[in-house]
Amino acid sequence: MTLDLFDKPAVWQQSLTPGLAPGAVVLRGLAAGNDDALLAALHSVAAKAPFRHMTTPGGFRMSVAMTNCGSLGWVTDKSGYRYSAIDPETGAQWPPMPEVFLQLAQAAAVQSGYKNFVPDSCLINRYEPGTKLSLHQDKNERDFQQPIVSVSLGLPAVFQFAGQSRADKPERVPLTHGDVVVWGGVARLNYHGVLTLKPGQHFKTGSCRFNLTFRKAA
Ligand code: MD6
Ligand code: FE
Repeated sequence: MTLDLFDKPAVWQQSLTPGLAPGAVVLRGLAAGNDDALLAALHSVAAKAPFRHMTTPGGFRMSVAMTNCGSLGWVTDKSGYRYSAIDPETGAQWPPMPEVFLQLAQAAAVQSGYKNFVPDSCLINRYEPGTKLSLHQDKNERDFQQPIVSVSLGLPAVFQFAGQSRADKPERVPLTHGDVVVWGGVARLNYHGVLTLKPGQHFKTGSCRFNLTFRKAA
């Protein structure tokens, strides 16, 4: 007979990651085994929909460069944050979501207890040393029952997780190449951000960090 302690699902054990809010799961290294295919797909998306620095509704240029793939892409400009089927830089549809992206996102969701996650959007963030993402909530999606799957590639970063209020003191969780965070349930609307990226060199990405966030936007 198996001891109860070892009989818990993997996700339950991984959610014990120090500092991680209930509702968020870190799957350490899940993406590392397929990193070359993921990065090749990322670069082919960026060849069609180049990384760009978007403008916040308040008129600030974002330090993190972004692009998207899938049927909808997250955009921001002076008129607000939203999802758009058209890339405003090219006037064309966003590139389709690569099959390796979809397979990873779905595997991560299933391992975290979300069986029917079908992302229609993948936001790709590129961080260079000195860039950061301020605390924010992800709330432009239609259905907050759907999780978000977030994949880290390249240089390490410190992820900040706060609560439902921006005023809650954030916890800090280091994320490295191949880590996948699945974020949903009671944490779905928690504030979060990324601290200023430290300079460094990564064997697979050079001097940057990429983050893929998969969402069901529509
Ligand atoms: C990043 N991620 O890790 C930024 N949002 O570069 C996010 O803003 C994010 O990782 C929602 C859920 C997971 C995330
Ligand atoms: Fe976010």
